Amino acid sequence: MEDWSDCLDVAVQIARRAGQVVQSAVKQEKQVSSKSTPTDLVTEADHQVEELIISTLREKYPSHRFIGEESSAAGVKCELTDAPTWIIDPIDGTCNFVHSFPMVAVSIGFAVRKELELGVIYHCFDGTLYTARKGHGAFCNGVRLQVSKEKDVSKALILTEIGAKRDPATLDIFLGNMKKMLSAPTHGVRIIGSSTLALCHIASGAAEAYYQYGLHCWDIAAAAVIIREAGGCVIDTTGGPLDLMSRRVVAAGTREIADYVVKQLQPINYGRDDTDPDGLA
Ligand code: 2AM
Ligand code: CA
Ligand code: CA
Ligand code: CA
Repeated sequence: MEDWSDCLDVAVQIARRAGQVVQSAVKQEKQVSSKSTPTDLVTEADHQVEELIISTLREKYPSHRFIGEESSAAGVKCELTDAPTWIIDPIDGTCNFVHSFPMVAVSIGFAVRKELELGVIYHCFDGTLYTARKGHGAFCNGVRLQVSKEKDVSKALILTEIGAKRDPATLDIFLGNMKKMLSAPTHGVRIIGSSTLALCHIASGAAEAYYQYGLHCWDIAAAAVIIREAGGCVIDTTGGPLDLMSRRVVAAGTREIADYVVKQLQPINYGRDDTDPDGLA
């Protein structure tokens, strides 16, 4: 039985290298364009970093498959099969990157037989490295991570994100969900602009719960391993098991808080990653 520890070492090396490329690109002039909507930004650096990560991994593991945000946007099929598959977000927090707002990460996940095995997330501004291998714990710069054990939602800090879909109906549901979280009352709600780093904060116990509609498999793959290995739960917004391609997630330190969030949420409907990865349906 393969333990994939060599793949973890390789992913760490590549994430650091990619993160350093992002870090130096922050200081340079950026070529910004938009994809599906005017707020769905992409830069030259997103493309360059994804190309760097995928070409390096492909050279090492020619039989493996790859899913990446920018390749999917360019029409490469976003398909998770039983084959060993790397799931890559080259720059998570592109809008933050454009503004030099210091919440930007490189995220590399790895699945085999559709099971998530590895997660590596590198914070490009401060160099923090989050890693996990299924069955072997989650770590932040080598120190073991543990989620919050809080079960009482009135003592919870909640994280979420709003994506590129900003039509009035979507915003109404988004704000309604936020109002429910604030009036629970929880300690507060935060939006930091990077799904992967927000999820790392669940893994480290800095916040109790995270929910999001519209995110993609590359936003969640690496982080899901890290949270689970830190003792937390990552589920669907309906309360069922996580479906990587469903574009929705609830993550929490405890099942009690996850269940509370699940009960409050009104869904926002998006197309699936495996049929409509860039869609805003
Ligand atoms: P990105 O920067 O890799 O695009 C805030 O925008 C966070 O949500 C980022 O992590 C961003 O990832 C992610 N995100 C991207 N598209 C989204 C969408 N359509 N809906 C929700 N979140 C999205
Ligand atoms: Ca994007
Ligand atoms: Ca992302
Ligand atoms: Ca991205």
